[in-house]
Amino acid sequence: MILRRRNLLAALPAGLLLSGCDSLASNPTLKSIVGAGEQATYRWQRLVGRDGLAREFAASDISPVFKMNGTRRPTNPEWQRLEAGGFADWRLKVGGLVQRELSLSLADLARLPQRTQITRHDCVEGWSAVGQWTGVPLGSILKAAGLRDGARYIVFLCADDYGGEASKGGLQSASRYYESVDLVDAFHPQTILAHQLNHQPLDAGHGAPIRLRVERQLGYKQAKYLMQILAVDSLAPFGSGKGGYWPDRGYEWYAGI
Ligand SMILES: Nc1nc2c(c(=O)[nH]1)N[C@H]1C(S)=C(S)[C@@H](COP(=O)(O)O)O[C@H]1N2
Ligand SMILES: [Mo]
Repeated sequence: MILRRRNLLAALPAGLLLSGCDSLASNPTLKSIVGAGEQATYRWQRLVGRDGLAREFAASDISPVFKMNGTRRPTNPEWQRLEAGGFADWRLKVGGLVQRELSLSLADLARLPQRTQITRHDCVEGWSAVGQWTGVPLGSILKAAGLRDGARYIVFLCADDYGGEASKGGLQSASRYYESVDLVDAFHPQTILAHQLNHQPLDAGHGAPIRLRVERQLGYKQAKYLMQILAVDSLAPFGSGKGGYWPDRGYEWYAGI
């Protein structure tokens, strides 16, 4: 149970904590998905900055235009039907290695404690934008679901599919956009399921109705159009097994900045 483990970690002397992180960074599953240089970054960030916060900015720093990138409007008929209904029928399914599966509406999410943060989004294509995001900390949703022993990653399945014919392959088709994080990032205080950008409900371009913000990593980790999140012990069953649509195509899984 994750809560117990986290409390335990908080109580441990620093030396033990380091060896805990060390074993995490050298575990075989992680080794199979991250390259050597990336593993060094991952280890470093996990050793020194487990709970370090990404920089937050002032309202005056917010970019006048927050560029859109990747999918601007999923062609998935199910997503389009949900959008036409103002996402009243949209549900975020939470499953996998959890004690209680959840199905959360936007109203359910609105009832949970919210966090607002002004952060800089960095895309590997060479642009950045500062925006204010409001949403529900992912950790509170995972606590409500209760992680089961063995859960190591959280996988985010999105509505958009790069393969065309969106409905054909289903949520786990090889061209479906998806992403994943480890449990340190999943429970990080700035990791939120955002439903607002700059005080407005997310528009289609920015990931309506909900997108992930995982602020210590690059733009492609910020999965838009969330449909389902899964707690898993392995990333192998998803896509080509590298933990994300872009990681499957050669980008680093741990895109620390
Ligand atoms: N579902 C989904 N999420 C996605 C993408 C995408 O194409 N589909 N593109 C990623 C990339 S590369 C970036 S830079 C950001 C862009 O987010 P924005 O359109 O809100 O600027 O979303 C990321 N998340
Ligand atoms: Mo990006």
